Amino acid sequence: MKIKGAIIGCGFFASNHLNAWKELKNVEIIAVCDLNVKKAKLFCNKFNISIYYTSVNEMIKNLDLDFVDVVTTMETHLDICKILSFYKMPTVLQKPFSDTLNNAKKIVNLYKKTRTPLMIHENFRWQTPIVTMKKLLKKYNLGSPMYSKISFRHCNPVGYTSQKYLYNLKEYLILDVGIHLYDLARFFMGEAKSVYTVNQNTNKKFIGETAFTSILKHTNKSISIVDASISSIKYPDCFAQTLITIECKKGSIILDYDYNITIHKNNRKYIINAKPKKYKWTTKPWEQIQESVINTHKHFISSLINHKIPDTNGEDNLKSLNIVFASYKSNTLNKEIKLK
Ligand code: NAD
Ligand code: 89V
Repeated sequence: MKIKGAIIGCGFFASNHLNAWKELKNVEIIAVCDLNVKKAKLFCNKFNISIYYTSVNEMIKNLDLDFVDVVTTMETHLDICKILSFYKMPTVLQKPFSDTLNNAKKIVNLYKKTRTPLMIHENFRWQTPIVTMKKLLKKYNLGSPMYSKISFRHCNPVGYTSQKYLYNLKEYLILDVGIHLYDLARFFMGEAKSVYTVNQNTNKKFIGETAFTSILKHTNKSISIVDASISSIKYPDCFAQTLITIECKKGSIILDYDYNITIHKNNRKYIINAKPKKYKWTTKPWEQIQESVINTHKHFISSLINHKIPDTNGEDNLKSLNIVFASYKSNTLNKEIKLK
């Protein structure tokens, strides 16, 4: 029997979630829910799903579901999670976890109290080039990391995504993209103990920051520079590739454009290509992000089936969100912020 799920939120990114769920043979999405009935109906038609709801409460009360996938924006997460945790409904929740650290903590506590599985859908660490890089670090035995640079610099991602709501956010790029990059810094370098960030507004269409540069100090004494911009003019523009350099005690590893990874060790270099796998529904420039959605779904389902705590569980993702809000504080106060 298939594992039965439902999707909440039928907007821009949810199409990728649905296409990706269809790649998992042991899962069936049996219903969708959106406050906007037109969007819910459109999704049903597009993905051949027969049941739709405009109320989360109604959907949970009426259906026998094994999990719910929430693909709505952050300010809706607390209210939706109050309902889902009340019904002990295993949940995978899109990033950013929540609009405040306090609300994210409230969500973690609700799921803890009701012993309900919760995973944040943090997909960047599931991109094929990034998964490959992690494996190569081990395979080539590069030793303890000392320095990393994690960079996402492109020209106007909103132009690609039609996520127009991003224009009006007081806090934009750190919450939208920084959250992924800080997660990668933790994934490769371990926990951070402080952050110093400088923000820029390089595009007046946006209220919030459109570029930021952060220095993270990690507890193991290594350092990361994390930066992003939506005003970096390059030809060709390689949205939405993340570039990563990691220097370790015994060598270095570099993820470059077009998913090329170079390892430097013992006066030699090795080049490996880590292109994402293509699917019928994946399209440039989104292919590596779309493929990572499948990998993230698989991690959620395997954690659920095997009663394991997922890597990006609520408590884990609080640490990335903590860096996000500490970054905003750092930019405002113009000083390094120690992470509690
Ligand atoms: P969107 O605004 O296009 O879609 C959100 C949908 O949720 C809307 O249709 C809205 O009506 C619906 N909704 C809101 N509250 C609801 C509720 N209580 N019940 C039912 N439906 C509700 O947003 P989007 O661009 O699809 O983004 C959704 C999330 O995905 C955001 O948090 C965004 O950051 C994230 N995202 C992630 C990636 C990634 O690579 N990880 C990429 C793009 C977007
Ligand atoms: O992750 C996101 O929400 C997207 C993008 C991939 C552009 O960062 O906005």
